[in-house]
Amino acid sequence: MSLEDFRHEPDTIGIRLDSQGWASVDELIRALERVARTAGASKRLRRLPVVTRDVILAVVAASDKQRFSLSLDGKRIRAAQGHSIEVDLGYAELEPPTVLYHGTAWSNWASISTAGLTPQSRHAVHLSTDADTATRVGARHGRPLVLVVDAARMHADGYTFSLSNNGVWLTKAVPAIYLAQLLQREHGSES
Ligand code: HQG
Repeated sequence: MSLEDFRHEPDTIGIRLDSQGWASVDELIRALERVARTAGASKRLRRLPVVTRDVILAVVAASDKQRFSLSLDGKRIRAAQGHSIEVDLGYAELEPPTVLYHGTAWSNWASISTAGLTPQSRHAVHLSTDADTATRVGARHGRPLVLVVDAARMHADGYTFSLSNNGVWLTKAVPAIYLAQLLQREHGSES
């Protein structure tokens, strides 16, 4: 269990997210302490330093992807995107850039080339504005394959997009006709 897991399984540490995905920082601190100090806690959890507000703020600030947002009054925290539970993050619909990128593994291509991109266990398909980010995302799953999404044509055809606080473009699904493989030389990949 890490701080980022609370967007997937908040119940496992006994906290509830509101309908917009917010958790109380104080409640989160209490819940993490409770879980870390129980008899059955994993070694990793037992080694957790005492969780204070400063620790939470440091995690938020250090997140490579600015994965978390704090409410303006600093009392609530939520993940910017990537939930697997039902939340309404309230991001406005926006016109996307002409082209967006999605990183996946080559092993998914046979399925994606017919079914298109679907959200799997998340709320939305995640898209990046640059191929390097997509390559990193894809490499989490295997040998990376970067797909180019014809976002301008999707938008013209009535598909909607939104942009998370941390710069991830989100859309419900991408039918295969809007997808093309990025030629590797275009983004300098050696693999
Ligand atoms: C694939 C991380 C077969 C999809 C990252 C992906 C990202 C299909 C996998 C964020 C498919 C789902 C999201 C189809 C989609 N057939 N495979 N029809 N449609 N897929 O992890 O985009 O660290 O749920 O290509 O940085 O990899 O969590 O999504 O390979 O922004 O904040 O199914 O997760 O951010 O995998 O990653 P994921 P993702 P966080």
